Amino acid sequence: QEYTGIKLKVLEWSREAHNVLGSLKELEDKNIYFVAATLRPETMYGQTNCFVGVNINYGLFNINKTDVFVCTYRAARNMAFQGYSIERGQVSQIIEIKGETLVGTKVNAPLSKYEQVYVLPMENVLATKGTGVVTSVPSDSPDDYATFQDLKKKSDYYKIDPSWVAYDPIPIIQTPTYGDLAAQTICQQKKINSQKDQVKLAEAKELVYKEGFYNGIMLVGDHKGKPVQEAKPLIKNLLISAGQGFVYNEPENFVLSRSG
Ligand code: ZZB
Repeated sequence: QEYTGIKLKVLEWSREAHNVLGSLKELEDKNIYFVAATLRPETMYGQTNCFVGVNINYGLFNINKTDVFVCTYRAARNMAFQGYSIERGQVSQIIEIKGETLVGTKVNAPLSKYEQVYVLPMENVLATKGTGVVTSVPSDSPDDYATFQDLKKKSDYYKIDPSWVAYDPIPIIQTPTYGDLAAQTICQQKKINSQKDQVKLAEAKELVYKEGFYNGIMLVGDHKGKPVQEAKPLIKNLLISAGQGFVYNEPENFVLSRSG
């Protein structure tokens, strides 16, 4: 599976993360990024936040002399074999940190209309897929839309500040069937009430994914007016040449190669 790795720069740690990381010498003068794996680089204009799993263990990893990535150890190891590490195949971990500690961190999401967005909790983040960090596009991803609504409705329960979810979905792709906020439309049509509606969400994702890919037209950005199919590789290249993205491969047999 070929993903685009998206670099979301840390602007300010959450209070809890600051308590753990604030005094680390290894982080002085470093550029620190949450790294999300996406199949939909053309949707980066619509990022409103970034998701982590509260019970997932993340690490801070040295990638080169200046950059530190936040992702799972598994992803860092994978990256180390793809040219993203100081020494090929060698992971250099600075510290391990729990997802819940990272919630509330302020980051910059490349191409998003919002200059600062927050790291928020999602129940369905898989530690075994991508980087364990998921960038969120509620306009075009039903999972992201449903989770973001949960957080808005129950901010106390999820232990987040309401200001962290004071963002509206951004119309970025026009589709004939679901309009310009496809994920919101389909969640309303299917009466998806929460991120726990897993079966309905899987159906919704499939439908919205196909509609966006085959019939979507970009409403924003350098490739405004172009079909999604055409814009996708162009926007991927734009992110890569700006140093805000990179190619990240996930071999299907990664688990086997790790234990073997
Ligand atoms: C931004 C985005 C915008 C995404 C969208 C989707 C959509 P797939 O097809 O199942 O492989 N993702 C990445 N890593 C994880 C993880 N560890 N746990 C849970 N979800 C993860 O799905 C790939 C997508 O799953 C990725 O692309 C990412 O969300 C999420 F408008 O990134 B995507 C209709 C989908 N729309």
